Amino acid sequence: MRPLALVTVLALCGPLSSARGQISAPDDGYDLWLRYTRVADTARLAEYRAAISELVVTSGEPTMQAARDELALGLNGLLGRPVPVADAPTRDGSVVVGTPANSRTIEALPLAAALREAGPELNVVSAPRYSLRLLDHWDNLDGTVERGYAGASLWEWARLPDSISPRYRDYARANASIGINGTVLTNVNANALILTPAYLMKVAAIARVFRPYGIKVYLTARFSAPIEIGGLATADPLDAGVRAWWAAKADEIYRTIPDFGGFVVKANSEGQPGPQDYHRSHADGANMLADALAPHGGIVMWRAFVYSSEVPTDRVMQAVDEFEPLDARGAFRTNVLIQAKNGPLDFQPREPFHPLFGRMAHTPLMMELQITKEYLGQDTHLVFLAPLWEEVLRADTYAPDPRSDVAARIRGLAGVANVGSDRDWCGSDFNQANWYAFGRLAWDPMLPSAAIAESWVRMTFSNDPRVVRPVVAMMLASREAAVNYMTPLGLAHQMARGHHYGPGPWVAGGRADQTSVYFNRADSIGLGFDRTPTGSNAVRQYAAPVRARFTSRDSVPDNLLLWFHHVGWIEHLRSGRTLWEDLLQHYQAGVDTVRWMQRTWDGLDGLVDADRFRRVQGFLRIQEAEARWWRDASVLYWQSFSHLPLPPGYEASAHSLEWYRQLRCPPDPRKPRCKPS
Ligand code: GCV
Repeated sequence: MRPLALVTVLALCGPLSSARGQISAPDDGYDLWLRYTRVADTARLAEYRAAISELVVTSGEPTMQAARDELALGLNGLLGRPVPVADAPTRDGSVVVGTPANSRTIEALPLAAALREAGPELNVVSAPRYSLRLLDHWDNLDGTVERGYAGASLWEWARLPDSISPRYRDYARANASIGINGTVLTNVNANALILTPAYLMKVAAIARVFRPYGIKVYLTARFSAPIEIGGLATADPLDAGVRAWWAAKADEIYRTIPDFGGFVVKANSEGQPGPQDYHRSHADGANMLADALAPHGGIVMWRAFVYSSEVPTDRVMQAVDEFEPLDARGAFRTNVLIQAKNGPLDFQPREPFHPLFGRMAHTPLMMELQITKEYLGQDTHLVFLAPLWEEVLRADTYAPDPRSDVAARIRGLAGVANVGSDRDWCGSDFNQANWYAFGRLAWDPMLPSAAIAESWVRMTFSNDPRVVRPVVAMMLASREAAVNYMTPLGLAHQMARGHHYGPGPWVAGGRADQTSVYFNRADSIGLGFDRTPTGSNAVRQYAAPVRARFTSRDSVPDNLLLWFHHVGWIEHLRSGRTLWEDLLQHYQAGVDTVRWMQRTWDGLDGLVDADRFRRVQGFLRIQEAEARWWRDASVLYWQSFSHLPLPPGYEASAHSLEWYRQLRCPPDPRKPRCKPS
């Protein structure tokens, strides 16, 4: 008898599920990629049934029990018949789950030799690249979600700790299946109440559900909490009373949640309190919290997303200016990580990599990605984000290290979650792919986007190549399409004020460094932000080879041209076309790609279940109309500076610029972006 040993629950959704049927089964989205429908390929089904006869999980450890439950659910579904659960292997085809430490059967196996024998074909040995693979929820205690487009918060604070939603477990299952091992439950725009005893009991209840799945909970710490809930007169990080308050708070948290992960902090940014309120540094603030958590093994993830309109420097330079000097003098405790967004601005469709990734010599770094697509069409637009993330993970910082790509310079990934109370979790079928992709990349940052897309499509839709190939192609083209119709050639932050959904290149007034005109610098001469030495000189924050590449008009990539250069409307680009002609072409290409996605999807009629087919079709209709909205509003606005004509045959806008300026975001009472007035 040769039992098959499974030593990790993560193996669950791999090869078995890849042998699913050819027509996708109806699906309301709840099961995500964990859809255990019966294998439709009859030869493959017979092969699997013959190979798997029973399930043996002897350990009573909660994690092993969770693995057993998931395997039972998965195998029963995939094989279309119950797989008996036994206490010990009784026959060929036993699936034995455990580790040498908790299963006699596995301990007795000559595993090392067997694995050696299995040779290089073995495809199941996998270790995560990062130890921190976290979802950051921007969930508020009142149930709303900042930049959330999938309903209310999953966390039912009013009902906790007594009532436990079954969704907590299903959320943990989904995360565990892709290797996510931490959840920050609360918004970085933090509420101190989460640190009160009543709320900590609720957090503990969630942590209990997550624990068997290897998921730790983390919280955001509001810097002014000692004043707001502690009754102190100050939150000065060097004040002895404040330090004692945080130390006692950490002790209390760990008494309630023994495996608590730590804090995420947004300080002195966008109105959040922080150490600079007391003329202290970010290091003073982070270290105070780090000292409180250190005795318990907790960490502080201190965000580098800091900028101030009172600082005259280009907004995208302020994080390096702030954190590099502190790093240079080794100012941070060892349990502090600096968490920077992928780019120096704010989760745009395309940005260069954050220069901080090449600059910090001593302090460990986390990278924060945004799964929720605040600036990328939110719930309705189909935009697969893995290519965006792949681009930044592979970017070379030229830091003086043996490996200097961004992936090698960070210790973990945090993804701003796109999960909410909607039945399908993410607000759309394709947004689920971004949650999935985030987990896969946090586990293995070198995974190609195409491989991630393919495995997701196979697990979510179908194995039929007539479905897999076109859907993967749509996903892979989708990010560049969004870049083209929203912010081509390196433009950024051209979204409407506040909700960031539709176009607003004209947005001016109010806080300058949050306006479109600050970033586009459109004038009668041309377009784009000069960040070379003749402008803000943001290029100086990159290592010499990167700096040289971005500074020179000969080498700057076209897709970052206007991020780094102010270019004349009739200047010629490398394409041979003028900036004006190239811009027009990119906007049109964005619209055309969405139309191609529509045609491609329409071709799947009859191959994808009718409900999902229609849902996606409807959202693609919205995306096509909104891609035109983006193109026309933007082109008309740029034209008011360039005074150049549209070439013959260019799709003319149906409306005037004024009409677009007055146009409001489509109201949707369920979405935070635009409420009907
Ligand atoms: C949580 C952007 C978003 C804010 C968000 C902020 C941040 O500015 O628009 O909603 O606040 O980033 O990352 O802190």
